Amino acid sequence: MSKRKAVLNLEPPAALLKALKKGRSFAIVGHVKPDADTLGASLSMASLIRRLGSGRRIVLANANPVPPHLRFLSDSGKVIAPASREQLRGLDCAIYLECAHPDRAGGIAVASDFRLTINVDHHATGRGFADVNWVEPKASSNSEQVYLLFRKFKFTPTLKEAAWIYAGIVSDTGRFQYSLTSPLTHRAAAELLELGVPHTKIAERLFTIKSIEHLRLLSRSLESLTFHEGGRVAVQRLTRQDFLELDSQAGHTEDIVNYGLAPESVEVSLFFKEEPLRGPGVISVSLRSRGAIDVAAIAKEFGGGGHRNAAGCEIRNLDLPQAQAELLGRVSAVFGQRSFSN
Ligand SMILES: [Mn+2]
Repeated sequence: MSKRKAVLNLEPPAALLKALKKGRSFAIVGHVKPDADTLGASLSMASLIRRLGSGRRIVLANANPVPPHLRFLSDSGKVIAPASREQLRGLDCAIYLECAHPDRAGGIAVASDFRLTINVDHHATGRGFADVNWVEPKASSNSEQVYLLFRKFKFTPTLKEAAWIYAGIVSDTGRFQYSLTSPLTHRAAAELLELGVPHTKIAERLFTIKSIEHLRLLSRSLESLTFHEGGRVAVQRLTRQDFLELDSQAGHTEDIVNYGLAPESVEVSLFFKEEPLRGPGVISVSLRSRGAIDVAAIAKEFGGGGHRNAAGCEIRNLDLPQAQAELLGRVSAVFGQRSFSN
């Protein structure tokens, strides 16, 4: 008999359903530097709340602007981005979407400003910091969690809602390839396709179309590629100087780290970026791994977080070579522990 994978059944907690039904006004905030999942989940969550009762105030907000390549998402212009703390004052309830800590929202939603806080997250490093928490590390994406809420309330998504949710799922699963892609994820995607989601258009927007600026940054970053630990670790970087020379403001650099995983020998890929718009001394690090190496645990040691195979952190008060040495040191230590325990 063939072995079937246990059916994944992710249940939103009753307290969450109640809070969404009863609340009178909501701030919906995603994490800084919003991606397709955070935006897809924010927009569809707002729509869900609207369906649960009219006359309620809902403010969608993010600390950073919606990046140009995600502005194709319907109503993304309705997200106040960049928003300030003042713009969310007077709202009863804050819903944090995929924020391991309220600070991940970039300081725009301070928990004490609200009567009730809700935290919906799918990261293993997520924590129950809010009054109502649904942290589900088995969910492929935050948008999949919102899809489950639609299902729980027996709402059929409209085409617009379906497209938001689909964009979040397909982007956070890396087109259904990452480890958290489950039978449930595919069933959700199948239902969204049945509803008519323009999946080729969404895929083209998310994965194919890149700006010339992005290609130049990618090219520059690939030139910096070095390998360590006998080819098991790939390191890339973009410096402040690179951004200056390429006349790039912030640049969309999200997927550059994935190229480091291309050689078969590589188990960990690191990408260091001297943040061009964040003042000196802020280095953001993206980490990817294949197999058992838990890069979320490494990122967590530096105040970041994420998933086993995809994580990120920010390093301050170190220059780029120091930051690189620190991170590489931690990765080497993890390799050392593994060979010791084998
Ligand atoms: Mn996500």
